[in-house]
Amino acid sequence: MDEDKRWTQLWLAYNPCQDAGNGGLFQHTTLCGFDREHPVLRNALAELERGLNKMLGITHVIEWSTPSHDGKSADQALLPDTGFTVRRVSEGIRPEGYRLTEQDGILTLEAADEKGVLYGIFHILRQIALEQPLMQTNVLCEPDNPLRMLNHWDNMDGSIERGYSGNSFFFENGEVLVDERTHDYARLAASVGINGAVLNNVNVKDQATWLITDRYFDKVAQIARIFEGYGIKLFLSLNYASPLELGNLNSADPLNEDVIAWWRGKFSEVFARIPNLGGFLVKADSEGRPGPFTYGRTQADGANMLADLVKPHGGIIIWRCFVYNCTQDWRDTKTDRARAGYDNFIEMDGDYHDNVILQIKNGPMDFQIREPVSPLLGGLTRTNQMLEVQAAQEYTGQQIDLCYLIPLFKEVLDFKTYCRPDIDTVADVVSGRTFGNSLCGMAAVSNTGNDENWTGNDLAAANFYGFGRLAFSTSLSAEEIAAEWAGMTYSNDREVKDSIVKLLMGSRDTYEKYTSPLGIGWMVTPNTHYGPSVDGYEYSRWGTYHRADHLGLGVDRTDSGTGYVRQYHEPNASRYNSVEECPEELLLFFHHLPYTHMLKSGKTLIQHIYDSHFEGVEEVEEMIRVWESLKGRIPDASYELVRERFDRQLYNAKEWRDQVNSYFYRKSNIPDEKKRVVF
Ligand code: GCV
Repeated sequence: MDEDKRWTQLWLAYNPCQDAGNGGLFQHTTLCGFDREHPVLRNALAELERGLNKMLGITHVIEWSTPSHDGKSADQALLPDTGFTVRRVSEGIRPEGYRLTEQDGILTLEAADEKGVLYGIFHILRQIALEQPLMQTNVLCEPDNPLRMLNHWDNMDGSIERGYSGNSFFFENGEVLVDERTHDYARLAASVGINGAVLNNVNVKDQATWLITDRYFDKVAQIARIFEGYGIKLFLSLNYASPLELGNLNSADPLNEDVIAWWRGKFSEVFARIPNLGGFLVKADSEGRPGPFTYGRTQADGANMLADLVKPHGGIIIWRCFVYNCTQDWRDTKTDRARAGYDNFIEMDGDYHDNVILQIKNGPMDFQIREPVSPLLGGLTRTNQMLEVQAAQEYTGQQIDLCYLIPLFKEVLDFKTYCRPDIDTVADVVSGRTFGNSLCGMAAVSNTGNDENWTGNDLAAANFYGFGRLAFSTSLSAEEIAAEWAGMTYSNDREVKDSIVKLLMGSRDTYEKYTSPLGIGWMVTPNTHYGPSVDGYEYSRWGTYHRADHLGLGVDRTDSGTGYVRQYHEPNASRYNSVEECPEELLLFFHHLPYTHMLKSGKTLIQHIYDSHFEGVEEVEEMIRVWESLKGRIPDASYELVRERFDRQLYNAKEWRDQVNSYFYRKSNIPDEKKRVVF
C-alpha cells in the first residue's frame, strides 16, 4: 500500500482500486455552459484528473472540449455521443446541487453553478474510490443545509483551544500561514460539502483582534481566494471590544454613535481588502468576553448593529447563543446554566435583522456525551438559527479515545421540537424547511490541526468527514457515512470495512458507559476536560453540578426544580417533567433520584452505574481485539498509531470506572450486587 503522503490526504488519498466499469466514461469530457477557467471549475477538473489517474491509472491527458453554442443556449448545444458531459442548467436544480445520470455510456453531470459541478465531481470520485459502478446512475443531490461550516478555534500563537491534533495550520507565532496545507484543507473540506470556514477562535484576544487590520489583510485575502476556489466562504471571529482595543474609543456600546461610525469605517476597510469575506462570528457576553450586556443593551442590539453595517458589503453576522452566568452559587437551586441560552435569547425572537443568524450549541450545556437538545432550536420561530456541534472531542475523549460523533449529531437532527405540527425536527428547522428562511445551517467546531494525519487519531477523521457529509445530506445514516469513510480511507475489503464501521458505530455508547451516567454529564477534570474528577466542578462556580449526596444524584429541572423543562414545546416538556416518561438516558439530567430508584431494565440506579462502568471497560477491550484483527490488513503506521491510542483509552476507561464506581459506593454505601472490585 502506498504510504507516501497517504495520511495527509485522508479520504482523498485516491488509492488504486478496482474499476467497476467506470474508467471508460472519462475518455472525453465536454463542458457545456461553463467556463473552464473559472477557479472552482479548474479545481474540480484538476481533482477529477488526479483521482482518475491515481485510482484507475488513467494516465493520458483527458481531452476537454467546450462546444460552440452558435447562438443556442447551453441546454441546446450539441453534445458528443460518448464520455463525460458537464452541463449548466438554468432550472430544476437548486444552487450547489447537481444531477448525475448515465445513459448509453454517457455520464452527465448537470448543475446550476460551479459549486454544483465541484460537488458532483467529488461524488463521482467517491463512487470510484468505493468501487461502485456509475453505470445507470440517476441521482439528484442538493444540499439540505444552506450553510455548512467549520469553526476553527485557532489562536494566532499557533495553539488551538480544545485542539487535540497539534497546532494550527492557519497561524504560527502571530503570523498567518498560507501553504500547501491551506489548499489540502480546502480540498478536503469541499469534498464533503463544506462551504464556510471561520479561521480564528471565537475567544478573540491579543493579536487576533488585529486580524481586521492592515497588518493581516494580504494573507487573509490570499486564504479567502484559495477557499473561494473550492466554494468555501471565509469568515472571521470578531472581538466585540475592538472599538476600545483598536479604535481607542472608550466604549463598545452598540447604540453609541461613535462606536457605530468606527465599525462602519472598519467594515468598509475590511471588505475593500477581502471582498469575498462572508462575515463574522461573534461570541459576546460569554465566559469573560465583552458584549452588549456590559452597556445595558440586549444581544439583539449588539448583533443588529454589526449586521446593519456589514449588510452593504453582502456580509452576515453569526451570533453565538452560548451566553450564561458562569458564577452560579451552588446554594441557589433555581438558577440553572441549562436555562441560560433560552432565557437570554427567546424574548427577542423576531427582533434580529435578516442577516443575523443565531448559532446554538446542540445541547443547553456544553457538548457533553449526552444532553438533551437545546430548547432554543425550534423555540425560536422568527429568527435565523443554525446548529453548532463539536467535532473536536473536548468532552468526548480528545481524539485519544475513539468516539464517532455522527450518531450523536444524527440524534440531534432527528429530534422533534414540536414547534409546529409537522416539518418540526431540528434538521427541518436548521435547514430552513420549517420557517422558510435561507440563512441557516450547521457548524462544527473543527477537530483538525497540523498533525500529519490532521486529527491526532486517524479514526477521528471520520468525524471531520462525517460532519460535512451529514450537513450536506441530513438523511444519510451514521453507518452509511462510516462505511464510505472507511472504504475511501482504508480499504474496500468487506471484512476490514465492516470491522472499522463496527468500531466507529459502537464507540459513542461505549464512551458514555464508562464516563458520566444517564445524562448527568461533566465529572471531568476541570479545565483540561479529559479524565474523571467526579467532584471536579461540584465545588466550583461554573454551574455544572451533579448534586450527589448520600441518598441520590441528579439535577431537578422539573416544575419542582429549576423549571427548565418548560422551555420545551409540548409534549416534550411533560415527557421530561415525568420520571416515568423521561427518556432513561437523560434521567439524571432532568431528575434528582435516589440510588435505589428502579430503572426500566429492572436494575437500581446504583447498580446501573456499576454495570455500565464495568461494561464500558470490557467494550474497550473488545474494541482493541477488533483493531488487532486488522493488523497487516491496513497500513502499519496507522495500525500502530491507533493501537497506541487504544491503550490510552483503556487506561482512561479504567480510571473512569474505578473513580465513578468508588465515588458512588462511598456516597451510597450500597455494594455492587456482583461483588466486583469497587475501591
Ligand atoms: C472557545 C467551552 C469550552 C471553551 C470554549 C467555549 C465556547 O466552555 O471549554 O474552550 O471557548 O465552550 O464554546 O465558547
